[in-house]
Amino acid sequence: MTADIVPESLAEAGPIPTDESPITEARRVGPLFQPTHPLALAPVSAPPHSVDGFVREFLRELNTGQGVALSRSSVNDQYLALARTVRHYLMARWLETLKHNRSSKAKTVGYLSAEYLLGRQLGNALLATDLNDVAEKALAACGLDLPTLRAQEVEPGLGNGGLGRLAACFIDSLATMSVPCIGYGIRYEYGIFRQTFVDGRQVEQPDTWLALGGPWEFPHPEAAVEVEFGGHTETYDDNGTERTRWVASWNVLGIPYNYMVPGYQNGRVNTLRLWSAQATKAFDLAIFNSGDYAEAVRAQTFAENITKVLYPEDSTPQGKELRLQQQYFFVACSLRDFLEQNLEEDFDLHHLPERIVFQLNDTHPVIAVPELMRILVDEKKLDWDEAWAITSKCFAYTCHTLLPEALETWSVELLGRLLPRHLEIIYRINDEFLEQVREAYPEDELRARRMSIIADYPDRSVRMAFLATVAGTKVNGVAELHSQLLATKVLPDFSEFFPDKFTNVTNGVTPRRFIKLANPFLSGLITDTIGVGWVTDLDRLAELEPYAEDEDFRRAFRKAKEQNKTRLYSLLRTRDGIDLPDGHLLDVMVKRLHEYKRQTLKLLHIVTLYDQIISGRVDPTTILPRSVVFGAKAAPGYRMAKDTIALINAVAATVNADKRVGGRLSIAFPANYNVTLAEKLIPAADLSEQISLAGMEASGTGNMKFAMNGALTIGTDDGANVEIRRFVGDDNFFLFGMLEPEVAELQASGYQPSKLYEEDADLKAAIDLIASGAFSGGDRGTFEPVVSNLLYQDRFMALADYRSYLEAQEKVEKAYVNKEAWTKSAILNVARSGYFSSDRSMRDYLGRIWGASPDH
Ligand code: NBG
Repeated sequence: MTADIVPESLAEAGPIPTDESPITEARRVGPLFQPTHPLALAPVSAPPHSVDGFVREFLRELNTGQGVALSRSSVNDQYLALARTVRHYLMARWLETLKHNRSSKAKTVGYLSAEYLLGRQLGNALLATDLNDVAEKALAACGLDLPTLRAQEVEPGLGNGGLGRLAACFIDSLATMSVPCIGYGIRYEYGIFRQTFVDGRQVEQPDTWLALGGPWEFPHPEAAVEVEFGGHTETYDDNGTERTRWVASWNVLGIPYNYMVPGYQNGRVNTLRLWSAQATKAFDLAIFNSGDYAEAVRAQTFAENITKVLYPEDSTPQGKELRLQQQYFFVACSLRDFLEQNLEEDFDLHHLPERIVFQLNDTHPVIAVPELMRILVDEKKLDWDEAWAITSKCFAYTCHTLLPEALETWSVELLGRLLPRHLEIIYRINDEFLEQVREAYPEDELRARRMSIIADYPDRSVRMAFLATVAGTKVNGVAELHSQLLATKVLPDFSEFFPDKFTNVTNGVTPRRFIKLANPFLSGLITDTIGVGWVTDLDRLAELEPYAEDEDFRRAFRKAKEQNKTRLYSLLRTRDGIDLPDGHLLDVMVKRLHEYKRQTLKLLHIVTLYDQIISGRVDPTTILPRSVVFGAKAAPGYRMAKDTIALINAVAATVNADKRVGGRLSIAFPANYNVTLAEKLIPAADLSEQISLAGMEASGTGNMKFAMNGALTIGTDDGANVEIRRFVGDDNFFLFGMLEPEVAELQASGYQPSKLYEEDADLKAAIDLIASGAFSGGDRGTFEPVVSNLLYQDRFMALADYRSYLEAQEKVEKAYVNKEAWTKSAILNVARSGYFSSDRSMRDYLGRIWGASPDH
């Protein structure tokens, strides 16, 4: 088939809405519209799963959707048409899932997350529908190339890092496990910034991910929800009962944008619903007629600002008014959406906990707790106690940090101004909670103060983690060590008071995206060896274990690794103009740039190797050829992190250009690390750097992705590294550094980094080399802040772990030389990483936290 399909005439358009059109609630569950036409009674069906069928659909989309003939179409036209074609194949499943949900009334997981770092959608949709081969052939028949079209997609970067990516993995697993779930979040117009380097320094560019069209989203402006802000509260007499109402002073509309979340080849498609803010009256006639056009437009811009941009902070909340607006905006929309669209009209709210559990992904959505109380008490007119009995069964809270500065608080002043009714509700929740505390510990007023949701010092503020802990049925950390430290160090009073609330669910990652999609070479080998079942049952990777002893399998495994390297190097060449040599150990450190993650420790290792070579202490031909790849974004306002990026780039430029190194060391820092790049980098890596200070990384999830793709980890006893090491075995993991209790001890005894510098000649030489200006054209000032920070502060104790890190790297060098033994270890990493599937995380949440189950 080659001829373009003649566009069909446009279906008759419905009435065009005017400014006066009311917001309809047409989608409301209730008496359903009864179609009479026989065609409308039949369920929508997917197009045929054949090359011809696909070609026909694709050309129809190109012609009637994009309005172009194939011969005149751009790559973007082709990509959009392809995306919409694949969408068609998912549509029947989506509508079927929605219909099933309505009738089954199974308990739903409402995943509330301010971030979803989704990654590209097309590849995943092709995988979910098993259409990859069909699409490839169909496009080839049209003279097009699938990888080229896939590369056209701009990933939705609606998250900062691990927390947002975790949310994306979780909703993928829930769909694959047929669990009813709605992901709720924010449709940022600009996601995480695009990182570029100018003279080695990070420069942020806006992420215009929607500029060329968003084929994966379904906007429903007619189903908009109103969200109020500001104003005051007042009491009134309601037939003898005193009630409170909130008289807000301004409002905005939340427009839902629906995204499909396809399960893996299981016929289920869940929904991700992201909210976009819009002014209540897009065109304010009154202001316009008064001649103040500028004012009318200003009001609109003000409202739309709420969902304009993702805060590019990771691990530190920005205490910005707009951020609180974002948080309340999306949870208010989401709660209303669930209550009004997913429950029957006559639903008895006392049974709400049987139908929904809202998972609070960190503290960002915690304002949902007082919002549900407000709805139940003020709007639905339930008693306070009844409302609390319901609310305190509808939420569970996940904490993702151990850094004290990352625990979110809101000033009472701001909360009272923006959400006066919510502040009152929080006060009452706190009063009743503290009453219980005082009852349990009558003589301990200090404890009551420590546990108060409202802090008095340094400013009056609301501690969102405390509120979440009081309200949640469960509180979980994200790895064993983290959950333990959460209970003993971050929230010790609470874990004593609510011993049954605290639990652990170790994070996981989806094997669909991070093995099957990202690593077709390894996936093919696994499937050829143990069959297809592993994709949805990752424990089956254990069946690979005996093959570690099989020479042919090891050869095939190495070949897959080589293919991944070739693919990566060719990408880096075209994407970044970076050339990496073949035959090196590929050593990768990719994650947000943060002092606690210790990119500077990795850098000290590189500078030490370099210094040993140029000072003649080591013959370069005796060191293991190694390529180090960094990927990291720094929060725009985080000086030290940005200086570290500049230093990495400066070291890379110097080392790569120095003939004395003889090409034995190569350093690359491709800009703009994101999910798309991760999918190419991780499968190619030999060595995974997970070197945070023990007790600082809540879990890490990159560490899991590397292990399951056959990289060995060099890592501290931190976060999920602890569990990874336990599973893969000490012999297949390079452990170094202080243990968490040792860190605490050193901290308590007065840590002096400058002493370590004086005592270790290699360390001193490396730091001196940086300080000398060797990497900054002789200018000693450029990296002075990094150097002083290391010598006089070093909050995350890079110097204390330096020697141990170097020794572990020496073990890596020795181990890598023995190809067969290394490959064996790499295979065992894959075979023993089944536990780190996010499907297992979801089973843990389902069984121990949510009380929900698959609904087939
Ligand atoms: C991050 C932690 C990671 C963890 C992810 C997902 C935040 C606040 N926390 O260690 O730093 O893997 O959450 O749980 O982004």
